[in-house]
Amino acid sequence: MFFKLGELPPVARLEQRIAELFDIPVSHGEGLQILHYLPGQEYQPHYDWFDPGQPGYAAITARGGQRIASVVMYLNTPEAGGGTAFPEVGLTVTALRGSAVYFAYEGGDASSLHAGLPVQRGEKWIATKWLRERPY
Ligand SMILES: O=C(O)CCC(=O)C(=O)O
Repeated sequence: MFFKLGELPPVARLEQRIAELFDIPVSHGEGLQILHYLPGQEYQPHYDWFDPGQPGYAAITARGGQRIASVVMYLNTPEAGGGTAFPEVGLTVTALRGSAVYFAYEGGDASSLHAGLPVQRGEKWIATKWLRERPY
């Protein structure tokens, strides 16, 4: 599910903190997305930026322009599995409640390929923030 920008006070506080930390105005953010995974569920490797060669690119970037960065925030700690892998750089970030991973990819950086690894035990909750090059 998605929150609207500033929909609830905790969401607004989080958005303000992200803006200050990464020096990207709150207005450049898409609404916060909440994702829930059960055992066996995963997110296949993908890029968060939009491929300029794909039909629909102009429409999806008409508002706010291209995505330039993502913040994945771990809302709980899965019992096993559920990290975020960056196969191009050989990095896996452990999903730990209260921590987050920020990655920027201005210009469509191939090293930003990432995946939500399968949850092996327990469940996984994350909040993802996508940031655009212009107000969204
Ligand atoms: O579940 C994860 O660790 C990654 C989530 C993700 O790739 C995304 O929200 O774009």
